[in-house]
Amino acid sequence: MGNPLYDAFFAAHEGCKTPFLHLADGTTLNHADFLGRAAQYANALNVLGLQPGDRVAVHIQKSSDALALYAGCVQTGAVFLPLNTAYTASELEYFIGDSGAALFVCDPGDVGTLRDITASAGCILHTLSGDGSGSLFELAASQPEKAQVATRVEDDLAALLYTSGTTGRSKGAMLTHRNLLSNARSLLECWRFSQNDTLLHALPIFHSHGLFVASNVMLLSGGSMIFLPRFTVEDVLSWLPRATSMMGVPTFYTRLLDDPRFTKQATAHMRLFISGSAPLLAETHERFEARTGHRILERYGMTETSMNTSNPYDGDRRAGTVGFPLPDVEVRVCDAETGKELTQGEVGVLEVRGPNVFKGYWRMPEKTKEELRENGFFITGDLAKIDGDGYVHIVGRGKDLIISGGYNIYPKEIELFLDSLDGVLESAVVGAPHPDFGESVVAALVPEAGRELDIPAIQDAVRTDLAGFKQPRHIEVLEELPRNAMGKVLKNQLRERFADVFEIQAD
Ligand code: MCA
Ligand code: AMP
Repeated sequence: MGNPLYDAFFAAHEGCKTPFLHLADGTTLNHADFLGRAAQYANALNVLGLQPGDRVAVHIQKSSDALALYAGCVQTGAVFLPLNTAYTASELEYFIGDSGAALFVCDPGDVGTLRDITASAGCILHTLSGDGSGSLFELAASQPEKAQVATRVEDDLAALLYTSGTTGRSKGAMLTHRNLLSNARSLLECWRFSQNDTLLHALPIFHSHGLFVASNVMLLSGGSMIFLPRFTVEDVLSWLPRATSMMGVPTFYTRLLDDPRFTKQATAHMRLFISGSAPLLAETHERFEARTGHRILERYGMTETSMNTSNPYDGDRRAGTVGFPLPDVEVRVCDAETGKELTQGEVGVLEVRGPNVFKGYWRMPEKTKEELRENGFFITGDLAKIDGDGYVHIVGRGKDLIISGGYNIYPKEIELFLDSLDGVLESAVVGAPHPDFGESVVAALVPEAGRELDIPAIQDAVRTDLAGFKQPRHIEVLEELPRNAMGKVLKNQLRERFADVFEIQAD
């Protein structure tokens, strides 16, 4: 009997009156009160008839209640399925259908758009707003602050996180109690989090970074979080004096460095700054140290695996590397064609194995087989090498992927959408260097013979159907796409052609 995640993250803090969440409105929720709130959500899920293993899809603003709903799912054995708040109705329709979610929770303002979609999928619809209102909030508020804890084993699913793919179809990564708990334990140990820590949390909680790397580690540590609804330089600077540590994507750190108030003095009390989700430029690493005296600790992970490697807490945090494998995580570099392990220093595809590696893709056994070897190694699709000192370097991507401000964008998904628009014969989407987001999206469009493309109409269609971060920020019409003799689009040529578009446009 037991529930691995509930026991480690929640039961461990029963009756504990120490602070857990410092909220933007200046109030603080202690651990015991948060547990009470979580139990109310667990009871609400039971009232709605949810069973262990049922998926609870959420498309809601970040708030203490959103986190309590996650905790309530863990308590009842429901599978938590968070969705990027930027997703449009047509994007959400896919996730609702594919996951077979039993309950969909959205912002009260989105009910009009989502009612039909959820109804035709046979999914219950409830609402929860970022400021504490909505039908699920009300249902939970009427429930007792104690709830049964569903028995779960380590191999049971705790969360389903969708991640896009090279085919353009998103895949649900099935994450178990073992996956999440083992990773939180490793990170806590490697990064020395304790109940004395206050983490400045400005990340979204619909991705692995903000939910599992940040929130799970703090739930395990018994420390507290400054839980900001979103990242702004102003809020981070004003809360920084109360924090001991911060996690972020590189864009957080470049934006902070652009503000002269972010100084050695402002950060002198900080214990740790961690970066991930996208490559941190060596230049940012160096500027950060020169300005603050702190060396950012860079780590590397994926939705399917949570975290795999980290630079050391003690010892050299090397710019341009993602450090060493975490405890119990094995990494190897293999030849992309043969799958044969390469020798030290050679560049190949990084594969990882360990208790952190997911169980497979939801209802996609073929995809799972392609990427998860029978011996347990997961093929990340990242190109890497391991140097003589054992540091892992991510040197590129074997997969066609753009990372913009820490969000992953698979060009295929956008190309399929653009190809379907009136007058478009074909399209190619690439990432171009962007001063704020690291990379951003560029689309090359080829019109059908004799047609002229209506770019404003295309931009309107893009805005209606694609989440903001996926929308091309630069569109160019070409007579034809560059191709090799085999007919394959030469994306490298397009990347070269568009290399400067955002540098020039940046103001
Ligand atoms: C917002 N916009 C973006 C992005 N974010 N465009 C490109 N890339 C982005 N990342 C667009 C919006 O659509 C909008 O466009 C305009 O920018 C302003 O929106 P706003 O919400 O105000 O943006 P922001 O506050 O400036 O957001 C930038 C951000 C945010 C703070 C960097 O994107 C962010 O919090 N990123 C973190 C992502 C993250 O948590 N990734 C972890 C994935 P318009 O004006 O046209 O409407 S997990 C992962 O990768 C693995 C496991 C790992 O290793 O961690
Ligand atoms: P996601 O699928 O959203 O979980 O994103 C995972 C991908 O982000 C990885 O496969 C890498 O390509 C990239 N990534 C995450 N952390 C880093 C890092 N520190 N350096 C380079 N790439 C990273």
